[in-house]
Amino acid sequence: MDELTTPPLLSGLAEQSPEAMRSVDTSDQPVLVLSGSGVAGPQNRRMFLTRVSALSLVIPGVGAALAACSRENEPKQTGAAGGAAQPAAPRGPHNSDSQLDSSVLKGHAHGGTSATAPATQGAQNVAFQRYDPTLPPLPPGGSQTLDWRAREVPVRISDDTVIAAWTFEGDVPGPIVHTRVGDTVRFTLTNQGAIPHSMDFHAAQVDPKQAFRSVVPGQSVSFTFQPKYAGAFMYHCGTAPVLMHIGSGMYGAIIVSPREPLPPAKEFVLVQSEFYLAEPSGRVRASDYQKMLTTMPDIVVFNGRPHQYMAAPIRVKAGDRVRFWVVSAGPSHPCNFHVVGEQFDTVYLGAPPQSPLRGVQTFSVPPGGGMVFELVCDVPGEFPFVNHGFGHGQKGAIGILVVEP
Ligand SMILES: [Cu+2]
Repeated sequence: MDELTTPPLLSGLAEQSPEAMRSVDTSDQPVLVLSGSGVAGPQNRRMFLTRVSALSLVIPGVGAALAACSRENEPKQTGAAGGAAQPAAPRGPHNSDSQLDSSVLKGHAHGGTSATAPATQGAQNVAFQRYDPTLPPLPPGGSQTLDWRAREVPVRISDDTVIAAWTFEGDVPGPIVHTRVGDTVRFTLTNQGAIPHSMDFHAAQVDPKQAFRSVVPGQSVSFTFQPKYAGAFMYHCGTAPVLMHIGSGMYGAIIVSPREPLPPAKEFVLVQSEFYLAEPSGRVRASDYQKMLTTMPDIVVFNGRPHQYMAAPIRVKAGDRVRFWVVSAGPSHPCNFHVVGEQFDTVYLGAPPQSPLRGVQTFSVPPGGGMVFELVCDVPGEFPFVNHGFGHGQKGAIGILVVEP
C-alpha cells in the first residue's frame, strides 16, 4: 500500500532519538513538488485525507495543515525541483487552506525538506553576515511602501552551516519593519520562489482570506494596513503547511511604536526561532518537516544565527536605557527572556506604554507573540541575554550585551 495512505503516528515520531532522525536518508533529492503531480492517486488521497481528518480530531490544526498538503482537483504543476514551475491561471481569493497551497513532499505528504532548487544553488559561495539587531528609524512622512520578494535562497547561519532557506527578501529573519500606531503600511509580496508563499502581518487587521492569501510563483499580492496597537509583532508566511514555511525561515518582526514616544533608549530587535535540519546534502542543510513535528530543534537562534552576539556583542554605554523588542517566531517554542546580572526596569504586558510590569527577572514570549523589555544599564560589564529555558539557550539563543563605562 502506498505510504501516503498511512498517517504519521506522532507518538512514534516523538520516540525517535536525534540520532535516529539524523539517519534519515536524504540522498534522494529532496524536493518539494507541488501537489497534483502524481504523488498519489485520488483513491489514495481520499484515504489519506480521511485519516488526517481523524488525526485532526485529536490534534486540532494538524489535520488542516496536513490536509492542505494533499488535495484533489489541484492545478497540475511540477517543477519545484527543476525550477520550471508554471504560474497557474489567475484564481479567486484563497488563503492558507486553499487548494493552491500545495506543499507536498516527494513520496511523503508530510515529510520532506526545504531543499527546493533555488534554495540550494550556490550554497558554497554564501558569506556569513551578522544580522543587525538595531531598530531602524521610523520612515519620514508617516507611511511606507514595502515591495518585497518571497525567495528561496541558501543562507549561511554560521561558519559551518548553510541552510536551504525560504525567505522574505533573501534573509532569515526578513527585514525589520518599523512603523507607528495609525501610520500606513502599503505592502506588496511578489513570489520569486518555486512554490506558493504568502504574508501574514500580526500587526494588521485585515481580511486574511484576501490579504494573506497565497500567491503562486510569478504573481503578487498587495494590501494596506494601519496598526492599531503598539508592540513587537511577528510576521510570517501563512501558506500551508505553515509549520514548514515558518520552520524554513519565512518570518520576521514588525515593530509598532506608540504615537507618544517612549522614553529615549537604545533599541534592539530580537527574533527568536528554531531550526530543524536534515543532514547536509552537498554544502547545504535543508529544513526537515518530520523533525519540526517532533518540536526538538537542532539550533535555536536570535535573529537567525546561533551565538552571533557572543562573537559580535550588542554594545551600549553605562547609563543607557536599553529596549529589547522581542518576537518569538517559533515555529513551536517560547522565548524565556532574561538578562544575566540585570533586572528589567519595565516589561510591557499590553501595548506600550500600557500595563508596565516593574522589576522583572524573566518573562516568556509565546510563539507568535512579542514583548517589550527595558532595562537601565547602571553598571558596566558584559551581560549575557538568554533564553532561560537553557536547553534552547545552549542551542544558540544567547548573546552578550556589553555595557561600556
Ligand atoms: Cu512560504
